[in-house]
This record gives sequence, structure tokens and C-alpha cells, in this order.
Amino acid sequence: MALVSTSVEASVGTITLDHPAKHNALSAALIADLLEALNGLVGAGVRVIVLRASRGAKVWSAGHDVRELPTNGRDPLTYDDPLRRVVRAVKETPAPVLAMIEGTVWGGACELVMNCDLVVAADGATFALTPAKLGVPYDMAGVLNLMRSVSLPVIKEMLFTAEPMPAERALRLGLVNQVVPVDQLEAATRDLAQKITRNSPLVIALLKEELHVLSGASYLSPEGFERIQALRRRILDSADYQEGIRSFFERRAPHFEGR
Ligand code: YXS
Repeated sequence: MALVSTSVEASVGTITLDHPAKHNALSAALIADLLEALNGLVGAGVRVIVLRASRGAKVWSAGHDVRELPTNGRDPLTYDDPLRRVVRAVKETPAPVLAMIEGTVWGGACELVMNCDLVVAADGATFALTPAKLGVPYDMAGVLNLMRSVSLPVIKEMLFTAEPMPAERALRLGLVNQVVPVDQLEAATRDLAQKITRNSPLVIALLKEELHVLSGASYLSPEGFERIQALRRRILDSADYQEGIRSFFERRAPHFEGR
């Protein structure tokens, strides 16, 4: 069963996350369907892609599938992991990807949304970055993706507190482009998409790639890379990492001991 559905109307392709039983958790299976849908819409020549959840969703996406967070010491966020692949795909798709947000967005899904090209949110939406709550040693590619979306103090607050940020505040901080009443969400997203489809798709694809390449022009020494990987490895081997995941399944607050 496909965990996403797609549609095309007037050069705008729409991908709907459609696994409500698991709150659209970004499992490997859902991401495989999402990547296939993205490729299909690019092949169909759409000029804008809207990424949404089903109408009325209380949770847009619950983030990385916690059941797929390895507890055997393997790193859950390496280059070829599903979350890394889908965030790259969204950033590299020539057509702009508009995230249309209704409900709550968690963890890796927040990174996915923050790396879409534009975000239109309903006024009840929230955005939560959860590595510190779950004890997950987020990876550098992910942190870099987040750093580019808002200022350092804002991303530190979101990461250190893991608290959901309301859409209105996200708008003031530049994390989203528009916040509208939920009954105007589809019309506002469609209107924004149509304004884009009227302009040159070649130039828009070039501008998107120029912004992607130039925003990524930052230097990291090999020694700096290795040092951070060593820090992440220690956390993957820590009791806190196991505690974070166990607390989710036991539906209780985690008790981290810093070891
Ligand atoms: O018990 P069943 O089988 O019905 O399944 C439950 C949940 O286990 C499942 N579910 C998830 N399964 C895998 N991964 C998830 N992230 C996930 N979230 C939910 O969906 C079924 C219904 O969930 P339930 O009963 O909790 O629904 P609720 O309405 O009471 O609460 C909705 C949420 C979203 C508040 C709650 O499900 C929740 O807090 N989910 C986890 C949100 C979160 O912390 N996500 C971050 C995942 S880790 C991640 O993205 C990165 C690796 S990181 O952490 O580093 O950012």
C-alpha cells in the first residue's frame, strides 16, 4: 500500500503523506514512496511540488520512525539513510517544493519542512526539533540544514528545549513564509504555487540551485569533521541514547544521566 498519494493540476504536483496510523512517521517505506512520487512528478514536468498531509491531520509528520532508530550502535543518520536521502532530494529537485503544513511537525520531519523551498502553515501548526528529547546525536548534515533556516539563537532554542514552536512565532522568526487560518490553507498554497508557475521554470531551477550551492559554501576541516564524528560515536554508544528511545516506547519522560 502506498504511504503517499500524488496528484497533478495546472503544472502543480501534490504529494500527500498518507500513513495516519503512524502519524506519517518518516519510515524507510514512507520515504521510499515519497522519493518515487517526487521522481514521478519531476518526470511529469510539474513546475511546483506541494508536500502536505491529509486534510484535517492533527500530526503532519511525527518525524523519523523511532522503531527504525538502531539501538545496536549503528549511526541512524548517515549519508544514505532515508531521512538524509529525502532531504537531499527536496533540495535538489529543480521545481520549488512548497510545504503545506496542518498539524504538528516533529524531529526529522521538521528538518524536511525547513529544507523545502517555501512553507505555508495553518495557524494551529507547530514545529519541534527533538534530538535532545530522544537522546539522538544529530548529524552534521542535519544541523547544517537547520542552521541555514533560521538564526543560531533560534535554532539553539529549538534544539536545546525540543519544545514545539507555534506557527505564528515561526512566521516572525522566518521559519515559515505564511500563516493562514486552516480553512484558507489550500487556497493560500495554491495561490502561491500558481504565482510561481507563471514564471520561467528554467530560471527558477537555476536560482534554486545557485542558492543551494552558495548557502552550502562553508569550510569544515577533516580534523573538525573527525572530532565531531567521535563525539557522536560516544553518544551512540551511551546509555542516554538507549534511554531516549526506550522512554518513547514506554510513553514516559526520558531520564538522562549524561553517560
Ligand atoms: O502504539 P501504536 O502502534 O498505535 O503507534 C503509535 C505511535 O508509536 C506511532 N508513532 C510513531 N512511530 C514511530 N516513530 C514515530 N516518530 C512515531 N510517532 C508516533 O503512532 C501511533 C500513534 O501515536 P500516539 O499514540 O503517540 O499518538 P498521540 O496522538 O498520542 O501523539 C502524537 C504525537 C506526535 C505527539 C506522539 O506520537 C509523539 O510524540 N510522537 C513522537 C514525536 C517525536 O518525538 N518525533 C521525533 C522522532 S526521532 C527524529 O525525528 C530524529 C531522529 S531526532 O529525534 O533526532 O530529531
